[in-house]
Amino acid sequence: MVEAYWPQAEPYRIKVVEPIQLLSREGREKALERAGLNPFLLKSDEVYIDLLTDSGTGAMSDNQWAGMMSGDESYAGSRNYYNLARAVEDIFGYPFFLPTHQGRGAENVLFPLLIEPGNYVPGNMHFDTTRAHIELAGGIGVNLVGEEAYDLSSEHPFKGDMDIPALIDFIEKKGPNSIAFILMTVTCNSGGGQPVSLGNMKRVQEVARKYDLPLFIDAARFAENAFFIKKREPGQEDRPIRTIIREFFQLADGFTLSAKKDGLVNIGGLIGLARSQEELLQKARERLVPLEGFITYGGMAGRDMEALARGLYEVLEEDYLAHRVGQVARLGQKLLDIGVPIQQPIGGHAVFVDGKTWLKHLPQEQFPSQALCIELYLESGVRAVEVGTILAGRDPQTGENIMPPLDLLRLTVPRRTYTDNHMDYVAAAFGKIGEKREKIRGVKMTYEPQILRHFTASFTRV
Ligand code: P61
Repeated sequence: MVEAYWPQAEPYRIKVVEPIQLLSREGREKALERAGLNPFLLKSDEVYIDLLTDSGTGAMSDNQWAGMMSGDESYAGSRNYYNLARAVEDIFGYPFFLPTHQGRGAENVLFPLLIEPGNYVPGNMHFDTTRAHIELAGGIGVNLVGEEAYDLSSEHPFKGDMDIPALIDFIEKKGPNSIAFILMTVTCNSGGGQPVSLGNMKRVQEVARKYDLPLFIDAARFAENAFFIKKREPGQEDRPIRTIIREFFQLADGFTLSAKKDGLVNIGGLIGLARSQEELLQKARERLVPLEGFITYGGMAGRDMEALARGLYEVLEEDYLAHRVGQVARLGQKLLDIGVPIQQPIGGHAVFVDGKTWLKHLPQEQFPSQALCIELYLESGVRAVEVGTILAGRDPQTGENIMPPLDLLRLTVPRRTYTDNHMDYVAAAFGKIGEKREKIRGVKMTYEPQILRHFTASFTRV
């Protein structure tokens, strides 16, 4: 399903350019060999179009760059901190916030305050650093997203929604006392950039209230989520994005946010807390100082806080969001047109290609989506990322490779960075690969790190 918010030209013009270059085929082969067939280990200069992540890779506006010049680098009480505080209160309606160096910094400060060892943290679908911080605090993350999330061809408009009966069932079975908090990730990154509806969030809040459980939001792509609500949820079409965001966030007790996505900055993060959370704020401040920095900078330079204060407003602009989500949808549609199977509806920040289905001659043990990432780079200099069997790792009990139901390649589109011509080039690369995809060979690991193996593993062709 591709919605009518594209075609749409960029709602900006380009003032600064950064040259990129395509290495020769031979150069790409050498670079990939050196990187042990792991695109994470390529130098960025060896990459032509970089779709590894949308995190911290976007372009800032002239207004944000101007804000950088008004950075107040005082250790305590920087004016940019107060500007950011005003933006957070104005947009999310939360009077309390703490800056952190990025999303995982916010998780590291907040989660140990909420989790007792052995506690559960049910959510729609936790992102990997989030799950890691739940586990580091002694907790157990549980994914309770609706079943449609695992069906790539289902056109369900809100595949990030929590399965409410499953949530209630889980709380009843384990007992509310064993649950630290509920976490809603918007959009649902691991599930394909799929949104959570306002209606679902309201039902999650009712459950949280009934069992007296705190409710938090992992808010990295909060504006893209609100845009999908406006476009897809009945009754929301005439409401401003800001009103939707306000209502969504008023349902929760707080949020962690990686500002590197919808904050439109290259580094930064936030913890936001509702008025009822003053006690938690106090404790979080105490942890912030040794872990991140003093309470008025928490790991960010004054200039970075200023850029974020401005970015949080820019991301709310509807022509920006329509172009952003439309650009990703346009790429997805081009792939569908040439028969490449992808997650549908197309997500907000990325197109997820079903590598396992497209390279069906490869068994999942030979990491089809990783093999496709390798081929994509060799063919075109485009860097994508595997979100599948390598990322899933091994079962800690049995030591066996986990075989996740989905084995995907993520084409993650940075914000305001590439034009539709770049996206057309990416689609054309898939066209070329399609002609010879039966010949693509699987891979096996020659070096496998114990944790987060996807970052530094090495591979060889089977
Ligand atoms: C990404 F390969 N995401 O999608 P931080 N919550 C959510 C995220 O998407 C997220 C964080 C928290 C990344 C970067 C990334 O193994 C990887 O600011 C919904 O990155 O600390 C980050 O925010 C963490 C890519 C992270 C990875 C870890 O590309």
